[in-house]
Amino acid sequence: MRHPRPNSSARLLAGLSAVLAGMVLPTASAQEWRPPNVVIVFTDDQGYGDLSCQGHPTLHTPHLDALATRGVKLTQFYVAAPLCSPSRAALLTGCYPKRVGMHRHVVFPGDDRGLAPSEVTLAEVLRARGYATACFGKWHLGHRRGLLPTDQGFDEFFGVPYSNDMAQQHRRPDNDYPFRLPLLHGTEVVEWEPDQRLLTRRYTDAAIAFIEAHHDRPFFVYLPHSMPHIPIYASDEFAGRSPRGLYGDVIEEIDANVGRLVATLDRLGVRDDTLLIFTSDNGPWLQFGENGGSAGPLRGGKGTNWEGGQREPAIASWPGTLPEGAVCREVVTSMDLLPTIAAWAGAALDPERTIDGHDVRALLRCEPGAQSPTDAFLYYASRGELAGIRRGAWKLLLEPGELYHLEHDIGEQRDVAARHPELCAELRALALERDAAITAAARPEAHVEELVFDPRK
Ligand SMILES: [Ca+2]
Repeated sequence: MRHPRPNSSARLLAGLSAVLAGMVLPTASAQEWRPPNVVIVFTDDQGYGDLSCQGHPTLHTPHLDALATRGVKLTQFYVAAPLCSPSRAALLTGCYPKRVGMHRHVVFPGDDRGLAPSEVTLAEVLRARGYATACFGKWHLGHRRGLLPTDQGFDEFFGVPYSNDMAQQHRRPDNDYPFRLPLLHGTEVVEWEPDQRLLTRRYTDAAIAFIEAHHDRPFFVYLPHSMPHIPIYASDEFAGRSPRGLYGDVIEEIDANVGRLVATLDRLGVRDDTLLIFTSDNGPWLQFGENGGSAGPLRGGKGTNWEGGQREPAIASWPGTLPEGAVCREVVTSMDLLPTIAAWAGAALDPERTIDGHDVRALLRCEPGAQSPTDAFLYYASRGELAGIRRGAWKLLLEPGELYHLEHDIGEQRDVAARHPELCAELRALALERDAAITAAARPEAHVEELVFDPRK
């Protein structure tokens, strides 16, 4: 071990007394508590059913399954939008995309817009607390001057600014797609059209090197993989291995690289000091058939407000602090991660800045009786329109007005709106009221003229 962990004995004692006292977990003071390292692995377009521990019959994901065995699996984890840019904005700000002006579809290479630099990202929250921060992978929150990860609280960035289909690599030579994909280090283009077969491994290599270099202080690694977003690629080592086809190869390569990350944490002796979260930005892109994923028992996928579009596989692992092999069945959202992690890190949030997420430490610790603080969850469509609401087990989709009981009917097959007109009216009114409040207080996205690179081919 290369650095002391003065909190360990305090944590052990607190843990012991928690057992004796019956279930209340430690709340050590900020002085005793070394802020935990945080690693978020955020895949792109992976479905709710796309892990063996999520019930997939042929995908082989031993490392992610092991993460669940050594942590908490969340079965009702929602992202705040069914597509890339808004979902990422929500994860990093703890806000509905509409609150930060990022609800209108995704950022395209020619766009001048992005997440406003004035927004406070999770990276900024943790950096202010003394963390080393880095983003390795796909950004997709704006790529003009002042909008890249290094402008949003990340000390280091290695990855691509937008989706891997906004590229030339998979297109025919005579294609008329006007843009190309750069690979950036910080704000410098280091390659154009990087070999996409190598992205999963290269992002992970960069994350491992960063952790090796910075584990003597708290670190935050945000690892938003480009895969398994279309077009999918696996390296030679993984191609052709999975009976699920190329999509399975891609998932297994992600899985193996999560395994490399975990092995790094173990090797450096920081696994018990690290909160590792795995999830995906939205559901599977079903229109691509076998090259898209599976939402398992859920209806729909990416771009839709069915559960398959926004409910994601999710695992949180932090040995010694979170229970192991546990399942959290309460609603947790990606917006909850910022306030939850901030609380664990002892980082203060600006009380003047409204966010939508909640501190869900009690849920992740699986405290008996802990209930979701999300009393109502709003669904927004791809272009940002309010689409529905979930309260308790009930979900109302506003147009045309369908009501589902998500505990009795996980696949959203039986619309029971006609049997519950008053409930429908109540939920509709609540959705409109909550949305109106967000709209009234919404902060604008940024628009920037100056290019960092010219994305045109
Ligand atoms: Ca996505």
